[in-house]
Amino acid sequence: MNDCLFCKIAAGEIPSDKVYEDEDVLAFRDIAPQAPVHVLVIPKKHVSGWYDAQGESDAALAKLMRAAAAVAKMENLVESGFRVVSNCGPDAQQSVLHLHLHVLGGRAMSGTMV
Ligand code: DGP
Repeated sequence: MNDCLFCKIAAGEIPSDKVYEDEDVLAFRDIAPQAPVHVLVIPKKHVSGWYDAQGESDAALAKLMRAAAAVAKMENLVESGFRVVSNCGPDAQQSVLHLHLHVLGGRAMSGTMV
């Protein structure tokens, strides 16, 4: 049995506020937004993180990044700017072990990295 939260969201077993969806990728609003726009972009297929993602095709990974850019466009962030963040592992405080990109925007970010 798959107990992954984001797999359940991708399967529609747990509701989410969807922003974008295609056959491979889902984007939905973060439950605890850190910015006026905070959208999570995930592969529908379970991939635990960036190391696990080495087993994925270049096309699948590119699709994830293209979806993040598409979300930024849909959320009107292209002119103002946006940040794409992906936490991997304990030191990065990854809390959901299903690969995801955070698309953040709608306010000026502080700092450049951490
Ligand atoms: P990270 O800490 O990088 O693994 O990010 C996980 C994000 O997932 C965090 O910003 C909060 C969000 N999150 C956790 N549970 C849920 C949920 O049930 N629904 C939604 N939409 N987001 C969730």
